[in-house]
Amino acid sequence: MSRETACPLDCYDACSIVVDEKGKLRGNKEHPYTGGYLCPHLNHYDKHPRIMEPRYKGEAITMDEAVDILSKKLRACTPSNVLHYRGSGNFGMMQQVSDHFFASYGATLTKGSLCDGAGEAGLIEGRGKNYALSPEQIDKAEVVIVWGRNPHVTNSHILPFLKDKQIIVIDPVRTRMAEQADLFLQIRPHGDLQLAMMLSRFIMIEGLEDTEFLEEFAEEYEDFYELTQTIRIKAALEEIDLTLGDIGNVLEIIRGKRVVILAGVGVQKYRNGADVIRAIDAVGVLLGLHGKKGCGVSFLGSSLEGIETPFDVKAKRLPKATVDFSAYELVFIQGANPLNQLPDTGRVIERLKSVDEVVYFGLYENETSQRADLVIPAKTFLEKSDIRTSYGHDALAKMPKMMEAVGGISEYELSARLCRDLSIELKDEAFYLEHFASFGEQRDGIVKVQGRDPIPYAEGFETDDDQFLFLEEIDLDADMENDMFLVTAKSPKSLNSQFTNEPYVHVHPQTGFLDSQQLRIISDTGSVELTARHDVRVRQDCLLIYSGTPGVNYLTPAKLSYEGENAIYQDNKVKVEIC
Ligand SMILES: Nc1nc2c(c(=O)[nH]1)N[C@H]1C(S)=C(S)[C@@H](COP(=O)(O)OP(=O)(O)OC[C@H]3O[C@@H](n4cnc5c(=O)[nH]c(N)nc54)[C@H](O)[C@@H]3O)O[C@H]1N2
Ligand SMILES: Nc1nc2c(c(=O)[nH]1)N[C@H]1C(S)=C(S)[C@@H](COP(=O)(O)OP(=O)(O)OC[C@H]3O[C@@H](n4cnc5c(=O)[nH]c(N)nc54)[C@H](O)[C@@H]3O)O[C@H]1N2
Ligand code: SF4
Ligand SMILES: [Mo]
Repeated sequence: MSRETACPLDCYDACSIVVDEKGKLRGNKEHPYTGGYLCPHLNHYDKHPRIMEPRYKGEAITMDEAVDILSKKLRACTPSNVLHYRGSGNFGMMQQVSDHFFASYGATLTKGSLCDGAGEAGLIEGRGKNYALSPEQIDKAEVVIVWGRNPHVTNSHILPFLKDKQIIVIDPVRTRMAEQADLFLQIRPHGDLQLAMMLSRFIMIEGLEDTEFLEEFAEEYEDFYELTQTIRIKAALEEIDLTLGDIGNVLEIIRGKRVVILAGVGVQKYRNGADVIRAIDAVGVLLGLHGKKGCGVSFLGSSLEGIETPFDVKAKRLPKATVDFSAYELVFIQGANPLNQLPDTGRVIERLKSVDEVVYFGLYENETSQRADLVIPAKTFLEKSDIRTSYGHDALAKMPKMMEAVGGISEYELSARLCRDLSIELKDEAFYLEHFASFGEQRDGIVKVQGRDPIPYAEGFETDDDQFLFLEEIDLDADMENDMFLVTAKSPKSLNSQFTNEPYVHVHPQTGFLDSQQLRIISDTGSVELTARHDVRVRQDCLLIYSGTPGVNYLTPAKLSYEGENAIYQDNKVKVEIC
């Protein structure tokens, strides 16, 4: 008998998985989004060696000993000297159970994001809430603008819903989607705010705006039009390396059509990331795309929208991207690899040095497990029970335990032990699983999060007066000159730092660097040596280094976006030297 679960990874698709009698994982054919196939990460899930034994200061120990050590250390510490740092290695909602323990204990937790926080802040400022479009709505579009998102790599289960549509891609990298697109704008990185402002301006000049919609839901549109006029068109086009013809071509394709804009994290890895997304959103608002069938602007949705969490205990929280580990005696790291994924790796290493006890709770060996004093192996998603939602669609998927564990401990089991030892109340696992499941309802043949509108914003925006709030000023502080741009996007072979990470920097052959040459990449923050890979997809003024590449974040700054407390992985320009 085969049974159903869902992929635990941090991915738009949250695939539905069927596990057969032999334990083989297959994409669920009956599921409208998964459509019977998985991606390489899950097809080869059991090929990646996991940590089997706990260890303390390099010595193998039993799980009981590991939990005892942790429990004893926590009892000896002042709670305010303990940091709980949880990443998104597993997207299940039960992963939050450790937040409950650590917050109740009095530790510091994190807030903000390494991912989509800037974009989300921008969307919320404009619309009040961030609802994404379901694949069914995207399917009803005639034109899809893929703006800073790489569906073949990061969101492959959306592809069937993009079939037979006119596609416009806006990306500094010639992605596979760009190859197939009707129009590809190979924009200079960080040029999107200017492009969105110019598109908005020409939408108004050409009379493509939806006046009826604007009068009702976005009455300040004329003020926004004035703001778009502050952009000097010739200079701006030159800066972002596009032409007036490119803008004309976009308008030609979208004129009178049902248009969906799919924005990804690529456009918002900058200090002003919130403004960038808000300007892109304004393009959709001027066209009257919100609240209509087959239309809209969709970013990464809020996966927990409409779901109350029972684990939300009040705690001191500090922004993740700039967290200072050195302020703590004990740092507990769960489902994360901060020594690879946090910005400014040099700073992270330095700050971790003075921490007495670094605890790593995860599945795989990585930079962080190597540095940890205490290593506690986790169970895989197949060996424990969880439940998840997604930022790419509205499904709510149960992830029941599929098999007995061959090693590790679950997040619930570990938290339950710690709660018991430190006299903190915790309910049964089943209580929490049922709590989360209670937010589901049967819709369109699957379980979805209840209360989410199939066509969001049909009744207006979620702001105080239902109006969309346009940007009122813009800060074009992007450094568009000198040196090269760092593009750090997702790899087809890894899920951030999980699975296969190769030490490559992708460069255009015409940069003059040779394939296989060792290059030193230098930024204001630090440097890293990587092997050059010729790649004609990349602009000549850019270097592409995938997320998860060893050492990539030596180059990125520990600074927050102006809004959304997000990391900013592409704000630093870089120089290259031959080693
Ligand atoms: N295979 C795989 N899938 C993944 C992940 C993974 O690591 N590997 N990670 C998952 C996670 S955590 C997330 S958040 C999602 C993110 O998935 P996506 O939203 O697709 O994010 P990225 O791949 O970071 O960037 C998307 C595109 O933005 C482009 N880009 C970079 N800078 C700019 C810019 O300034 N302007 C414009 N217009 N485009 C730009 C990049 O070239 C890239 O093609 O993917 C998830 N899925
Ligand atoms: N340069 C650069 N840096 C980036 C990005 C980028 O595009 N470029 N992307 C950013 C983004 S979008 C994100 S989301 C972050 C992601 O950064 P992190 O949240 O740190 O994610 P990963 O690197 O994937 O590390 C996940 C770890 O979780 C562990 N894990 C997996 N499953 C489980 C489980 O069930 N239980 C437990 N306890 N552990 C588990 C694995 O051991 C794995 O090593 O990185 C950010 N960093
Ligand atoms: S596409 Fe995403 S959700 Fe689907 S199996 Fe791969 S990583 Fe998991
Ligand atoms: Mo992410």
